[in-house]
Amino acid sequence: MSTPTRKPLDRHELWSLLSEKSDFWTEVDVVQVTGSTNADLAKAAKHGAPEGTVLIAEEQSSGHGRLDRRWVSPARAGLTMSFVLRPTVPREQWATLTLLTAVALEESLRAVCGVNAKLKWPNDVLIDGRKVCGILAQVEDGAVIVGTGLNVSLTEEELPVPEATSLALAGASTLDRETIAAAFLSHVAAVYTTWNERGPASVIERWRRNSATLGRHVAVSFPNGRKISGRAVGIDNDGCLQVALDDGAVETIAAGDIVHLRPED
Ligand code: BT5
Repeated sequence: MSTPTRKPLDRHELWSLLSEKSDFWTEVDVVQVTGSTNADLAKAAKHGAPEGTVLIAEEQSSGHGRLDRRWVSPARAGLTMSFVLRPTVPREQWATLTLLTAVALEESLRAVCGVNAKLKWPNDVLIDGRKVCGILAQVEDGAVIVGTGLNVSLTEEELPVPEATSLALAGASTLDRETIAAAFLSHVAAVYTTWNERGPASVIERWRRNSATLGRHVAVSFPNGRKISGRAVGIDNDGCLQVALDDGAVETIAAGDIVHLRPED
């Protein structure tokens, strides 16, 4: 497949689409290139950047995932963005913001692009089992910076890893980045406002309904190198995954990487 022509993101169009739907966002900046939008907003949050600040980069030179992994995407081929939230709920609940973002993205993609995505614990959005978006939430001085890398028009040859996909490859009904970003940001704002007022229960329920992980056999790798495997049987209201081990014990996992071992059974 030849490389598609990619028009630059039109900030004014995005802002006008977004303002029709939501008054939550305070500022949306688009830059041509930066190291990492998460790193930029982490710095800005330290200096008091308000809730609702959004930064979108057409290209990142050192985009990152969790545990120093890389996030790689060609210029203008995706939506590479971060935003600042300043939640007022107890800090123990902040971990569920990753799940909230995944839920909001899945629901927006279904509505706007007509694709069925599924959620892989803790931070991936998948289409047909392949990763279309990764989410990275980090806490910085009382704020949470949430970053999303969404693959929009990447061709098969451009995918950085074979387990990736893009909205184009999944046959999305639109690849218009202004439309997708405005729908996603306005929906995140609505879901977040309810979450901040009433807690994470409704987000967790929506995550459960669209989960690719629950019911599956999974291999779990912990940040300290420990590994277990078992069946993902539930998710609690703190966003922790519950895995039933072969001996019947259920382990509750707050952080780790999982691999789906075989199809739902
Ligand atoms: C993530 O980490 O999936 C979180 C990615 C967050 C990226 C956004 S972009 C805007 C903001 N600014 C940043 O610097 N970061 C955020 P993790 O679960 O650790 O997954 C990382 C792994 O995903 C890599 O090791 C690759 O295997 C894979 N990967 C890298 N680029 C990808 C892509 N474009 N599509 C799908 N998979 C990718």
